[in-house]
Amino acid sequence: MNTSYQLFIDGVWREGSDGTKVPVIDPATEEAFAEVSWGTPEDANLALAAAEKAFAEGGEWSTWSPTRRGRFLFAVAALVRQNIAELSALFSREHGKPPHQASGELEDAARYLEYFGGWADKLTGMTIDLGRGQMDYVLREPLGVTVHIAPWNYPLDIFCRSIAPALAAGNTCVVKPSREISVVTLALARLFQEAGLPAGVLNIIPGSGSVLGKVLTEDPRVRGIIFTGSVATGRTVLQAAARNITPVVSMELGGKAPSLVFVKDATELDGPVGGAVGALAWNAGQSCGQRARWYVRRDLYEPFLERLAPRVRNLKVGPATQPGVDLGPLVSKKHYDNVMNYIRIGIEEGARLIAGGGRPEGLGEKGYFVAPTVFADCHNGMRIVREEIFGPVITVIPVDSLDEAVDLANDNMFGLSSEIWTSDVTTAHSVASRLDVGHVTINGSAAFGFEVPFGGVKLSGLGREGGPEAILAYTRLKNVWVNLSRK
Ligand code: TXE
Repeated sequence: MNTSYQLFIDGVWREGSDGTKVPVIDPATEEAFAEVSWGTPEDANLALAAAEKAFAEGGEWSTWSPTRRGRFLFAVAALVRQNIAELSALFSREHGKPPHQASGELEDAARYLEYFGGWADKLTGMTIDLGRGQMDYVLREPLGVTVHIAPWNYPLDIFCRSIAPALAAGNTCVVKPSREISVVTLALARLFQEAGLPAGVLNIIPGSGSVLGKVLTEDPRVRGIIFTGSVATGRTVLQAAARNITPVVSMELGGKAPSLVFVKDATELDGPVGGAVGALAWNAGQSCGQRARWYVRRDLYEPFLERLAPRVRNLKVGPATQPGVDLGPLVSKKHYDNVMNYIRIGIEEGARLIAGGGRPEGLGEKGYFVAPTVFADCHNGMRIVREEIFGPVITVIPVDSLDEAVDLANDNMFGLSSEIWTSDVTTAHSVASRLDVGHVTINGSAAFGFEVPFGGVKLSGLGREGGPEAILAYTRLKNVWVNLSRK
């Protein structure tokens, strides 16, 4: 065990109040390479008190102009880029992501800081004409103390996409990273300190989700909750928020994205096949927007599978330290067991295995590696089609018409992301309007970013992150009426 990471509360690095430390496991070797202090309810209370004090009028943070807050976020983004090699090595070790994906996520984190840094001095209120003798104006104010509960799949991207708008708008933050991935978040927080953030504005406490989550989401000092995670925990967080009617700024709860393949003929299958390969390889499929259900027009169905199978078998699975790895291990033993269980379910449900189906060969018994797996001949009644697997597993389903594909795509509890492959412009836009989701891509999967609103409908959650609407959600409106006729 060579490195020990601590909590970051009120500008100070410290042990948890009861001294508990937990090992940080490398998912490729299953060995501990560091340890991290575990926060207690007492620590959570300290963090909330620090954030409240930092937000209060008269504190240093309240003297920072919006321009200064924006410049600060740009300065942190620059530090992220300066330290990208070191951070991405740590990130790969803790998470298992291959280096190009780890550094790509750090670049995304930097872009969120810049995008919302640019917004800091562009937030405005308004005046409303109520007639002579009176004046009415609307102030746009920060919410106050915001609590950010982050997941493990894109921990840095999701960390920055919510704390950047929160800080840009003048809020203070208490962040609880996921129990699986926390040390890279703490390493990133050092850069905020290095750039000169006042004490208490950003506090980070790793620890048990159920223990800390309860304290953080039920506390009346909290004026905004940002959550990304499972539907079950999302429900618990909403119930906790109900206690003090705390605004839930956004809640992203996963997905089961459909991809509709309606290209002209088999000569146009390169794009969708590449998209399906990416759905398996990128982040080892541990993405809420993963294209997990492929509805392929029947005449394209076998050609699609024939082209897909060899490309999937060619994907290189291994530890992030090996050059040329396309997908690393899954994040934890618990998640590995869960994904392996879904693969068993798929086989029992009678789906046809086209590639993968278990542990990849040649990697021994250590490490949470799963071979990229494609199930064909699936239907919407199967659990592997209905439920979020969140791993390198996709399902393929033949369809006879566009109407059938749209109906089947919408027949799911989630409604986050989706896509359509077609060269017919009318088909593309009419399908986009009929899909019951928050996000559609046409002829490509990767197109969403910092500048656009991202979020879901149905059980995928509420609110949007990214884009101008996101930062507005980190503010509240105060209306002021003035009597101008009073002598
Ligand atoms: O989620 P949890 P897990 C989905 C994905 C995955 C499944 C389970 O399908 O396989 O959820 O993942 C904190 N009050 N997604 O177990 O438990 C927890 O510590 C407040 C999709 O990681 O929901 C962590 O920080 N917080 C998703 C965060 O909630 C609590 C990304 C998420 O953990 C809490 C992640 C409580 N009572 C998982 N209990 C996406 N939208 O992409 C736990 N937490």
